Amino acid sequence: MQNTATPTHCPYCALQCGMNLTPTPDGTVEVSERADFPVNRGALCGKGRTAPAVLARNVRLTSPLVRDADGTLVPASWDEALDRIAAGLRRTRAEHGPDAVGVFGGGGLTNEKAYTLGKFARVVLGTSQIDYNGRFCMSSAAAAGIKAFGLDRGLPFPLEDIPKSGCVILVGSNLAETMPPSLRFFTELKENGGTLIVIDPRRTRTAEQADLHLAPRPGTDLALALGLLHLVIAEGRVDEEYVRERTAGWEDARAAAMAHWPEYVERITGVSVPQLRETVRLFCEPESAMVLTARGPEQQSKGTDTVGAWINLCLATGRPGRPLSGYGCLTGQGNGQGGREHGQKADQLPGYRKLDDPAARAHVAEVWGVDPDSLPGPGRSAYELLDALGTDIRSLLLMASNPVVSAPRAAHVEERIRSLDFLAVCDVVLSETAALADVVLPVTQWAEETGTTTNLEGRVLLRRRAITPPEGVRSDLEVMHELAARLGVEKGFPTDPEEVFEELRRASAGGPADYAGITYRRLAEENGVFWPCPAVEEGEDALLDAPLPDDPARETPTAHPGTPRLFLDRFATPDGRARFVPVSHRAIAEEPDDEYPVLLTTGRVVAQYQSGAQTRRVAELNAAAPGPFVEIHPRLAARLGAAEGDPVAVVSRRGRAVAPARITNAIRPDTVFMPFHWPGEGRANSLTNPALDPTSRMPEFKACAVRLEAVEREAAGEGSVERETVSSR
Ligand SMILES: Nc1nc2c(c(=O)[nH]1)N[C@H]1C(S)=C(S)[C@@H](COP(=O)(O)OP(=O)(O)OC[C@H]3O[C@@H](n4cnc5c(=O)[nH]c(N)nc54)[C@H](O)[C@@H]3O)O[C@H]1N2
Ligand SMILES: Nc1nc2c(c(=O)[nH]1)N[C@H]1C(S)=C(S)[C@@H](COP(=O)(O)OP(=O)(O)OC[C@H]3O[C@@H](n4cnc5c(=O)[nH]c(N)nc54)[C@H](O)[C@@H]3O)O[C@H]1N2
Ligand code: SF4
Ligand SMILES: [Mo]
Repeated sequence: MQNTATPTHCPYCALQCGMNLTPTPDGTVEVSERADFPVNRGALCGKGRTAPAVLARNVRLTSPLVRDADGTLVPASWDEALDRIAAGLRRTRAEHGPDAVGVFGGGGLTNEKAYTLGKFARVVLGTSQIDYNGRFCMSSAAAAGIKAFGLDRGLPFPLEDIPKSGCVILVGSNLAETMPPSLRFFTELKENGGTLIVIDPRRTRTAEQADLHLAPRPGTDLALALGLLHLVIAEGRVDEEYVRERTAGWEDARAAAMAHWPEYVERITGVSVPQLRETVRLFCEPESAMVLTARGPEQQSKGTDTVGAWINLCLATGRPGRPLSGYGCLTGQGNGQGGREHGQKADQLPGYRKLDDPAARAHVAEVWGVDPDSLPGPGRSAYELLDALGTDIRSLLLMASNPVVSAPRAAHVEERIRSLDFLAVCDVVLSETAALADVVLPVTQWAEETGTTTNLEGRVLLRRRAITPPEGVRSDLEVMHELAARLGVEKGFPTDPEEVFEELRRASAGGPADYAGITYRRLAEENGVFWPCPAVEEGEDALLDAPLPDDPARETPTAHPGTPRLFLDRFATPDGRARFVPVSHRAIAEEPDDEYPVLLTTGRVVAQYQSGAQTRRVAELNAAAPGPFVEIHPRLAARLGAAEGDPVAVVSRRGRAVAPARITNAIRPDTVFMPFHWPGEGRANSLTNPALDPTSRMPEFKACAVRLEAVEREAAGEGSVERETVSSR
């Protein structure tokens, strides 16, 4: 292995910060600044900086584990572990049919792995029952983007456009904590005279940076966007020419917005009419403006309509497809974008093709060398799949997710997982979900393997192998290769990521997310390539030999340069026009009442990542964020009689969680907030409501009804005694 620095990318979030890795004598790597990558220009957050800690042998898994006769997980050989998985999946298929085998993937998987997992499910297992954790992430924004623009790429422009825009509205994003190096784009926006508006029920570190902070009641962003559009119309700020030339469906959307009077919206959201007017003024006056959403407005049972309403606002004011303007979604996971394009989604084939489209089935079946009729149809969404475990779905292969901590109504999901006939988990650590498996396979990590990811801008990147993995671990691609062979499919599951990528290029060619013109060689030489990037010339050889766009020796423009900015000439709809969606406000699925009078919302802290499976194993991060907490406004805390640090029980119709109070007037008095990174007593998802968005099937992580109970811990720490309940006013 080389001793020089390898330029690569962070294992965690969708920013995919560039970093250099240098091997150390103890077998891990040292992270150093990589200034040439434009997204982070060398900056890293604490998670990225400490990521090598998870490579250590005392933290990660280095041997397969199988459950022995006593029910304990014990080390086993790879052959035994793989044989057991093949036998478990085969038995379920024989007894209950192929759809009784489920597959659950993750947006942290590289494009190559996500592609192979989708193919494995459809071709080897023949099951329709595959979905992934991205359903819990950006699926509402994806659904709304497809409806409005005909295409879902998180950001239709590079992040570097942000500082040059006139105004940015950030809806429910706490990027100062969730993507810290990206904050620079927003501080530069302000330095350049642009305006930052943040919409969040909490005055977060991000909101503190804003020129204007609106703090709506959780779950009311749809009404808020409609109220703003109402004012845009009433104040004569609609860009009539744009609406005429570039959109369809305005009349119905306009009528729906006109029914949302500012005073009515103020009552629903708690945002005052003057604040609504100020927002409209700041957004409409500059020549360019953007709306960016994240999980706040999206993780709602009306997330798709909510994002649709924000897109309507952008369309009415003539923003999408104009310079430094438009709507974007800040995707979350490391490969949150690519992971939603290449077929691990229930209804999807590679290249963002639809599984129920006959032409898409024919194209992909040809690449895969199978009969199109052998491909199963669409399956269940993530929560519905987890909910069916132990009943319709008897065996599960899970890769890169930890639903025991991260799924809504987690106690129920955990119980469903426990009721499976057979569970196999591939992970790098023994996560809470892996600990329930019959077989656990230890896999290689980011620094030990090569693969591509697609960041939140739609920029395809090459993550490079920098060190040799330890004995005893294998890559996810090797796992799928071995399992396919054991299940009778000898070909089509290569273990070399570049070979998989070459096939992915062909499978995606002509689809909405077209990677055909992208090669590992290009990715190594350019700082990523934005999709769509079709192959200009036909034929595989032409693809491979295509000169780079900036190659001075090239004769004909054979390589496509990629597409940093979308929709400049037309939208990806059949007629090229964007679509307004007529949407109206509706309540959250579970409004507070006398029994459960308080709203709970959930989210993240800077030092922990997701279910915490990786970051809870890093000492420096645990020191910064040691455990769960409940953010409570002083007024609510006083009613409860809770002081800073006192344990508080949060109780919903689904369960109960206990965590110390963190008293702050940075949150609305009617709302409490819990981060979801921890298992056990403080697990936020014991409480959350799996009410699903009808289109995206996104659960309502961001709003449910709870009551608070003060608890007194007994000296011995056994159990807790209820002291007092906060009643409704
Ligand atoms: N440190 C850290 N960084 C991460 C992650 C992590 O786990 N930890 N995860 C990555 C992933 S996968 C994702 S998806 C992103 C998520 O990134 P973000 O979306 O920024 O993260 P969240 O904290 O889930 O939610 C953002 C904000 O939404 C607010 N909010 C809650 N309810 C509502 C509401 O009803 N309306 C509005 N407007 N806002 C509301 C919350 O108060 C919170 O501040 O972060 C990525 N980066
Ligand atoms: N209450 C509440 N719940 C939420 C959210 C919220 O805001 N509030 N947010 C939701 C969102 S946006 C998301 S994205 C989900 C995320 O929640 P999860 O799906 O649980 O995501 P992670 O914790 O990242 O789990 C990834 C697992 O895969 C492992 N892993 C990492 N890389 C690889 C790999 O290459 N191969 C394999 N086989 N394993 C790997 C990690 O060690 C870890 O155990 O949580 C959702 N849950
Ligand atoms: S912001 Fe995201 S990609 Fe960048 S270092 Fe932190 S976790 Fe990694
Ligand atoms: Mo996410």
